[in-house]
Amino acid sequence: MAGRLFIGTRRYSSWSLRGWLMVRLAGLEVEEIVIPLAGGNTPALKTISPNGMVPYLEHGQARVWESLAIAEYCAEIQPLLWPAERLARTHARAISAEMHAGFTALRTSMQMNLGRSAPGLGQNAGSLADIARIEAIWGNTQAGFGASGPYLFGAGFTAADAMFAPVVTRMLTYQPPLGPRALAYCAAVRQHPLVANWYDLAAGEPTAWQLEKYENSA
Ligand SMILES: N[C@@H](CCC(=O)N[C@@H](CS)C(=O)NCC(=O)O)C(=O)O
Repeated sequence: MAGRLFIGTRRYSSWSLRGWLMVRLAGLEVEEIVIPLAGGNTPALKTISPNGMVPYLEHGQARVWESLAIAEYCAEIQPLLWPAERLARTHARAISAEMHAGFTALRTSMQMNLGRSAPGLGQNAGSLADIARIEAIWGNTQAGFGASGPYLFGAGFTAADAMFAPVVTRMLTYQPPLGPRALAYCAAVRQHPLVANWYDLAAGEPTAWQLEKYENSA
């Protein structure tokens, strides 16, 4: 089935990374169209997706915006995107929804930038509280459902891991204090072939797409 996936600048677009991971995990054969982001209100997006944002998936007759809706669409095609066991699957949906809805302080203080190394930057009461909650989510999930590791629900990289993958990139860029278990999880996600592929593609983007406000924010 033919389709198109619209995404933003890979270096910066955390939601695009989530949508792209879902689509790739489900094995959809779609043309990928990268729109250079303007840092908000990108004019080109206004005429592309219903909400003026990426990611946006067209697949056959389906039109899907919002990363969590893309996750559910992809999981209907590849059910392994969610854990097979009902309680684990419920937990995966709950933590994915929490990620989708929250962690604003972290997202604004530590913006995704795959080409930047800025240890210590962005730490404030709000971002550190978000990080503490995220570390608790990761720890509780792995303790309850992920004994076979290295991902949240064990050996398989699920939609929940995809939802948290951009958070992992922030941990790697800004290096806030984290315990050994969270650090191991971050390393595992970074090494996943799809995440590694996204980093490589981001590194190949034109430097003209880089935005001052994301490169040099203090
Ligand atoms: N709730 C949306 C958020 C999508 C979103 O905020 N995408 C950003 C890029 S990461 C965007 O398109 N921003 C518009 C712009 O930069 O012009 C989702 O889950 O997909």
